[in-house]
Amino acid sequence: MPRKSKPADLAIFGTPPEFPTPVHVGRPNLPDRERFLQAVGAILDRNILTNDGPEVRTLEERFCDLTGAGHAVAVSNATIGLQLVARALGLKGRILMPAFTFVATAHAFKWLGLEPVFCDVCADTHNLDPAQVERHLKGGVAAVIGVHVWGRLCAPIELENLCRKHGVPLLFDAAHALGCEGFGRRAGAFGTAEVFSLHATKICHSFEGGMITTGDSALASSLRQMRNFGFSGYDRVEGLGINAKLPEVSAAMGILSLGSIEQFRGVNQRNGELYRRKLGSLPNLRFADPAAGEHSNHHYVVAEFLSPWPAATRDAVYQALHAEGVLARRYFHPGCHRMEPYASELAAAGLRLPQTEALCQRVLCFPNGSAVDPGIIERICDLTALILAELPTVQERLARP
Ligand code: T4K
Repeated sequence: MPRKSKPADLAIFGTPPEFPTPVHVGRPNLPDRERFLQAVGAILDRNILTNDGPEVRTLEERFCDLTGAGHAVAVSNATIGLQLVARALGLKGRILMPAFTFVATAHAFKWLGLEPVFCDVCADTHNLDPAQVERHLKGGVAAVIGVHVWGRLCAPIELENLCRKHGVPLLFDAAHALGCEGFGRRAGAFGTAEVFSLHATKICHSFEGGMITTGDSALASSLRQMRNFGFSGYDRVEGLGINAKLPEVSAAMGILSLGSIEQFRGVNQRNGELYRRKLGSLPNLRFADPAAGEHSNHHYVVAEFLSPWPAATRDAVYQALHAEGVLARRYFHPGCHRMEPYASELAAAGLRLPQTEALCQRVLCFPNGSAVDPGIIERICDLTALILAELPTVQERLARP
């Protein structure tokens, strides 16, 4: 198909989409298929399919090696991982967290009857603003949940100091941050505990899955009991537990996936550099770069629209790209505080989070990972540049039914 070069070529004007098979933001990174099938064969031969089997233990050891954490506890997903930590620490009441995150962060705590308190973020890091965290700590919260958004470490040293001073636990939602490093430590080795996601769309995955890391051995052992109904042995239940176990076949995928992390990181970085080379010089577009001194997994390619009307521009690009089969995502629009049940509950209080709201209006995530190659990225960038160059025409077309 010849390259689209003028407004009339765009799919919003009725032409065929550039990508008849949609290109997603986060298609799963797959490790070597043969090795995975061999691992499945070995699991079937052993006939140990779940309940803290050898694959889960190996995955946990590999996580400790990768993150430098003292203990790693595998769970069925990050959302329940956050819940287990909250239960194990006996958290009650108000829990401070950003609203600029995937809604799972808030839902995990709300589901337990805790009260998410949303704190604004910094415009440059997209992460919790430590100055505002301190104000909330003075007002009384039971715990702080930092989120390493896009894999950027969430002010870990400042937050550790603040939480120590105020005597509250510090947890990190590290769903995005596997393989990220900074401040002399690796993600997984900060705070009271950190929770990683091994969901299919993450840099490494176990189909579904999660991992809690902590340096606290007592916490690790209560998490192990809690993920298995509270059992500490046959017929012996020590307390309230649930089923949060990771199956062996998932752990096997996780082990292979973790073994390929450097390969996945390299592909992500190459892709990110290409997006920046092709689009970075546009006056109204800026890419969120990893923080200086941090080693990123480069898993998210995050563009910010900086024109005088960022939301209108971003949304026009988003819609026109979707029509072309490029399923860019507006993470984390409109912000957790604008989603239910939080929106209704907070309506009376009139909560305003200016930086969060501005980011929700201007961020767009582009497809990344092993499923996109330089040829695909070139085409996505050419489309984006064309849409931006012809913005008034594009917006006028999108405004019509
Ligand atoms: N905390 C944070 C900060 C998180 O970002 C997340 C999850 C969590 C906590 C919770 O972790 P888990 O409890 O899940 O372990 C996706 C992911 O589903 C979600 O896990 C992730 N964050 C979030 C940022 O992105 P959606 O709803 O935007 O996209 P989804 O799952 O529809 O997948 C994206 C695209 O990838 C799809 O359009 C199609 C493609 N895809 C997806 C899957 C699952 C595939 O090609 N194959 C697949 O198997 O949430």
